[in-house]
Amino acid sequence: MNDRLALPVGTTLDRFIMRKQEDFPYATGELSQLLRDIALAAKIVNREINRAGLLDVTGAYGSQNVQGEEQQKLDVIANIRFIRALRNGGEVCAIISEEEEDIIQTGNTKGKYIVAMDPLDGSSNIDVNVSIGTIFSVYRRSSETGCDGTLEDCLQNGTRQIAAGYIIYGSSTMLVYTTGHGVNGFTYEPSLGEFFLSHPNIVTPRTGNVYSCNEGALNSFPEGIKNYVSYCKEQGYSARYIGSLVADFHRNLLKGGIYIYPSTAKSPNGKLRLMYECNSLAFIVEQAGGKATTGTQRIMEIEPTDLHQRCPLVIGSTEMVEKVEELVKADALVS
Ligand code: P6P
Repeated sequence: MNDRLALPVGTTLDRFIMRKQEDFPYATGELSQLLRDIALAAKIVNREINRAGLLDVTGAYGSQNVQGEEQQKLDVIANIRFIRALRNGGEVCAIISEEEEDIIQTGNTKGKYIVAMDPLDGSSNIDVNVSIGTIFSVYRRSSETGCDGTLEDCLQNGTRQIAAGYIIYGSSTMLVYTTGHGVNGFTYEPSLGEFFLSHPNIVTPRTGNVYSCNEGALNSFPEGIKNYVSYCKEQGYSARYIGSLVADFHRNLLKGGIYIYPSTAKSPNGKLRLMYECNSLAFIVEQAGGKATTGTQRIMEIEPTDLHQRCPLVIGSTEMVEKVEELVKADALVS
């Protein structure tokens, strides 16, 4: 038989999830179903992003989110789509979202899981066709099933994540996730409506020559971070800052590099949120062999006190993150 006439299409996300479920002898399939629910919402949001210019869903929605940021129409749409998919899937009892001030109760009181998500990060870039992304974390509820999810369920530190991932809506749409057993990337094939395994066992380079930060705010960076930016210039590194966290993170994950959003005059605690941006990407980068800290503390060990709390983020190739920590520590010793 001439196989070349019908090359295999590869491993679908569904088949991969089922195979990986076999790695969990006592898995009962709820997490697998949850991941499928996320993938379904991602396909729907992908379709709406790709048609944004044609459907009058670009631009501002005319309200602000809990962060006081102008909501884009697609922010609101993506938030609805992911909440609806997770509610209908039945596995999630409660959700925290960048777009919602309070915990969203799904009504699935028997659901074992909590999802923390940024439904559409970088959405101000939609109108100019820059890559954007969805970021999510999954936790096991700590409260008993049979009731709504509690604040305690939602405020767990990052080491208690059981899964995390992101979807990048770019030149191609990819889903990258971990369940604590490595990181795998899936590329969406719209003509088949399936995600296919395209980046198995992602390992991020231990070092790199790309740094991502908004140097427009450099003057208000902490001294140690300023010193690291100077170090990058001395080393001849390339500055790459898209203004879309998922896009910068994804490039650095695959090629090596570092993304830094420190405390600034405008954002004294940093701009990015712990529960559904920093923790999620920290879990992924650590599983891929990288590192994620505030510059002094491991991101995943921060004990959360607020659903939407912010923290400084230094994330990427281990040796680059450790250089930042070294310079931050040196500055602390002299100041
Ligand atoms: P600044 C987008 O709003 C975002 O949350 C990240 O995706 C991005 O990296 C960052 O903020 C950009 O922030 O202050 O540099 O414009």
